[in-house]
Order: sequence, then structure tokens, then C-alpha cells
Amino acid sequence: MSELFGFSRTVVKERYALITPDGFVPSLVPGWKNAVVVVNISPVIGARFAQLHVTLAADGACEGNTGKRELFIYVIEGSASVLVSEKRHRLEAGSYAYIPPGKDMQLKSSAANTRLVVFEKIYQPLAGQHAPAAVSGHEREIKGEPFLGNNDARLQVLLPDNPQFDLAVNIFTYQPGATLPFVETHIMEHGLLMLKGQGVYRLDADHHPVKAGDVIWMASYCPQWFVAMGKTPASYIYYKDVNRDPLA
Ligand code: UGY
Ligand code: MN
Repeated sequence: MSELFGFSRTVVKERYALITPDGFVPSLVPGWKNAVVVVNISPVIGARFAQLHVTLAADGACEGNTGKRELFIYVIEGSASVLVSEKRHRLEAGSYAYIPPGKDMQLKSSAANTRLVVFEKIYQPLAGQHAPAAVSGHEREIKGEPFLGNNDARLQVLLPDNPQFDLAVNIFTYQPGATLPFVETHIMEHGLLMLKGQGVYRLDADHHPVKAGDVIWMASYCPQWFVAMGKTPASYIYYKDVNRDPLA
């Protein structure tokens, strides 16, 4: 339908963007080799972070020093490995890795069509705290906790909850019919990738149908709410900025 009538669910507004895969356009990004990189979210749109969708060939790779930035990598499908601080972390679908600032890193694909979502941020140091160490894990190791007491809306917190970290990345899974309990409006901004299922996202004053593969950017203070629809659970992975003084 999109080719015939120029239709797309994609919408870019001042305080949010919904970007659907039919509109993804790759760009050349330094460091990535044998990879198709789509920069879904970046400061150009008004965000304070970047969100990349990367498809690696069997010999795809990313090498370099993270410098001032920190990276969070989640494997959507396929497999890869990442070398950081002389330790190689093996990654499969559902695995994730946090790479701190100032580290040499080398990411290598181990299968064709390995797909990643990558969140990148300039690390904001906090007086008296060191930058975090590298972290790796798998979503199945993280228990889904009921969100504000709702067993049908469960949150997996992938990174340690301590002030060294200036970002959080969580996976939210909703049974059909479950909702965010209220319309949230908060200082944190979000970058989000729908992983499974479908539903309706309220963004600012608008309601949008969304499904697996869609990307959403929510600016700070963008009112937001979600309801899962259909016959299977809906889940999304999302980024937020945390643990820093609002005036810093
Ligand atoms: O962490 C959050 O702010 C989360 N509840 N927001 C969201 O799912 N849109
Ligand atoms: Mn939120």
C-alpha cells in the first residue's frame, strides 16, 4: 500500500516521532563495516541520544574507541560478539551489552542478517562516581517485575540501578489488553523499538497504531500511554536518561 499511495504510519512531530520500517533509509556511519546502519533517532530530531538499527552481514563489524560516548547494544536476531576491556562477550538474540566511554571495542557478527538496536549517548559524569564498567547479559536472566502492581504489564530492567549509570534500558511486556496505568509526562526522554505484538501508543495528544519493528522517539515531557492489542503479548525495549541533576 505504501508504494501505491504514498501512505505510511510514520509521523515526525516536534515532541515525538513514530518511524515505521517502510521508511528506514540507511546512512554511512564511521566505524561500521559490512553493515546497513539506519540512524532512527539523533540530536538532529531534537533528541539527546542516538538510536541505530543495524543489520550486519556475516562479516559485519564495528571497531573503534567509544571516546565520550557510551553504547548499549541489543541483539534483535542473529548472533555476534563484542570485545571490550580484553573480554569477549558472546551475544545471541535477546543478549545485550553496555560499553562504557573511553573503551576500545570491536564488535563482530557471527551470522548473516544479524540485527541490532544500538543506543548511544554522550556519558554525563557525576562527581564522586566512576563511569560504569562494561555489562553484558541476556533478557531471559532478568525477571519481569509487575509494573506498579500489574501482573499483566511487566518490566525487565537490563542495567544496574545505580547512580554511575546516566541511562536505563528496559523491556516492557504487556498481555493483550494491558496498559500503561496512566498517561506519563516526565523529564526523561525515550527511544523505543517495538519488539513483539501490537497496540496503540498515545504520543502527546495523538493515538497511533504500532507494531513490532516500529521506532518511537518521545521528547522530555511528551505525554505517553500504551495499550497492547491483538491475541499475543506486546513488548518493547526502550531507553531513558536517568540519575542526573536536571540543572547540570
Ligand atoms: O520508564 C518509563 O518511563 C516507562 N514507563 N515509559 C513508557 O513505557 N513509555
Ligand atoms: Mn515513560
